[in-house]
Amino acid sequence: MSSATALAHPNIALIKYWGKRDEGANLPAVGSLSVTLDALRTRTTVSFEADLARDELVLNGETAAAEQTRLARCLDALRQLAGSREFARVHSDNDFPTGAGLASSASGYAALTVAGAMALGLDPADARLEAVARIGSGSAPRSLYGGFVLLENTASGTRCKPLLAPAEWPLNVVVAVTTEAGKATSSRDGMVDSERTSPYYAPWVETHPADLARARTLLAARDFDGLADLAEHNCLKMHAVMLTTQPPLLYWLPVTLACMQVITELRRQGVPVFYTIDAGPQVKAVCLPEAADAVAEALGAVPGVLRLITGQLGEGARIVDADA
Ligand code: 2P0
Repeated sequence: MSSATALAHPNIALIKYWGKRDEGANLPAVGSLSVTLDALRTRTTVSFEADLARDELVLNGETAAAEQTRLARCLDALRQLAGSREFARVHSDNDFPTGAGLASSASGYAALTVAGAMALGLDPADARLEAVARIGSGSAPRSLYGGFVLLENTASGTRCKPLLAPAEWPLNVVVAVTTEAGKATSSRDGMVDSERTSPYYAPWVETHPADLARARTLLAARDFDGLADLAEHNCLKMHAVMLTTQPPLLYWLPVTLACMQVITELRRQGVPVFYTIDAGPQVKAVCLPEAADAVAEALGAVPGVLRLITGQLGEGARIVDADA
């Protein structure tokens, strides 16, 4: 038996991924730019065992049959790289709500990929692992790296570029948790529906490269106000596509909108903060460190906010234990 344990953090995109150019290979239609969060964590142990008849996953203490196909495809890709035929037992735990718009699939598949690679004797820093993680989740390759991470489309696949380490532009993120429940429509299904049915899907894809290019310029200049305007605009464009999908993807709750309005008012008063929202009702407020207390106080007072998770930018996925 050979086994390894990895930690990974979720990431949130400031310039979002929504839509696929190849569903089978899980290739995104657009690039994306994310920040890795240190306050949320997935811990995953992968053990390859000669006597297993199939891969097995226990997620947050329960057998997760729904993930079986994606899990096995990811592990197949690792086995192919390593020339192995053994199946794996996987134990994965999140210290935050799973499948609720907090990017648990990104941290989950990043941790699985790194732990599985290490257990099979592969280099956990091998760039080929990006493609393995992407099989599990299109946003997972970004969680292999820390700080600000660009995911670019290439001719045949995707490639990640870490742009800034956490210390190079220290930002804080305050997550307003508005529900602990999982979402009704997965991102994977929702994206495919959007491409088929939203009249705003084509303009979303067409205008996306300009947003990504501008974000890189703003990042290089550490232009917080510029990034705030752009990230909110890109987020709202994605939600416009979601809302106009048939059937509609309305991921927001009333409390989501209340948080957005509170953040908009804070920024109008000069507090350096902006919001971003993914495929779920949670609100992520990104701010300069000096604003974190004021942002937490304001969001904590919004009726319907269950709790806040406050943190900084985090590191990439990493091995914490190995027994090969
Ligand atoms: C993102 N999201 O860029 C966007 C914004 C959600 C909204 O990437 O189908 O779980 O497994 O590749 O990565 C969530 O989608 O989707 C996501 P699949 P994934 O963070």
